[in-house]
Amino acid sequence: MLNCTLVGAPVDCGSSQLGCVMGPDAFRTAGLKTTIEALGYAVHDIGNVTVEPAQALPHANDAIHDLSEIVGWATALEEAAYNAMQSSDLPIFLGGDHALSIGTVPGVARHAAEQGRAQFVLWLDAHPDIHSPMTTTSGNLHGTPVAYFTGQAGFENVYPPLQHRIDPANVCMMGIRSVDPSENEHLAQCGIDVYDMRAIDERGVADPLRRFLQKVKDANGVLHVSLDVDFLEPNIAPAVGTTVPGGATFREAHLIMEMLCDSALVTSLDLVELNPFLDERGRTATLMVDLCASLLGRKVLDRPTRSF
Ligand code: HAR
Ligand code: MN
Ligand code: MN
Ligand code: MN
Repeated sequence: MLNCTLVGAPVDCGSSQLGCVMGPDAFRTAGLKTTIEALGYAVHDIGNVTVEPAQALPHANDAIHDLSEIVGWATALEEAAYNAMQSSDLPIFLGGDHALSIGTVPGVARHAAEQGRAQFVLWLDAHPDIHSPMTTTSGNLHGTPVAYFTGQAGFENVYPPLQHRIDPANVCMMGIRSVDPSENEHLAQCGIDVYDMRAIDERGVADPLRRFLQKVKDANGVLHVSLDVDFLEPNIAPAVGTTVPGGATFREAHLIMEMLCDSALVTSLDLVELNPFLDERGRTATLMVDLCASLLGRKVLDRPTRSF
């Protein structure tokens, strides 16, 4: 029996709106554990990671807030993610805002490096989150994880030294539709595969995803998926502080999860930016749990899917 570990990461200081602190409990309330158990996994919920009170850190950009708290989370979550990878087939990190990936991605990458496997990342988000501490104008550090874990300059003496960098060529982004000017500049030259909503409108999700999964497979890689609630169309997923119109539909999102399931390449997952304070009768939390179920094996038909 495969086992799955739930790791609560109630980070909320990476954004400017309160509420993500309740995310892990909303996922629990929406029945994440029993849903995954019903698919035949042994599920262990280790509860929420906690952090030591941080001491203030100096930084050059006055817009930045809560840096020391984020550094505390990054350190604690790197360790928690690495440990969960050692004891589990599939850790799921329950956010919390997207700043949690500053810790979880390096943590899973440490485990992959020890196994001699290349770590890949699928970033499902309206935003590329590729600011450095010098380029962010909002100062919200949930806008920085991708720049950090791909080894972009500007994090020296700001975030913990990066031990296991993710090669930008191993990162694929889908759903992107809100990009700041400095992020655009960086994306143009860093080598990340970006499928913005225009690309998805023209090509659908299946073809780009199939290409990326083939790349992971060819490299004998392992895949971390980072699913931001705002990847989804706000009409179906209102519980997020940074809604952007024109997101992935219910059908596109489920298809991605089903294809990821068939690939058997996913070894870890972030569920981020759920703000239960903004939800409507739990519908966003429930949708996220349903997407998880598709990723972990829930099928419509009880027979192998035909591929075309
Ligand atoms: N790019 C904007 C900023 O840096 C918005 C970032 C919003 N990030 C998230 N995560 N919601 O994707 O402030
Ligand atoms: Mn392992
Ligand atoms: Mn994000
Ligand atoms: Mn986002």
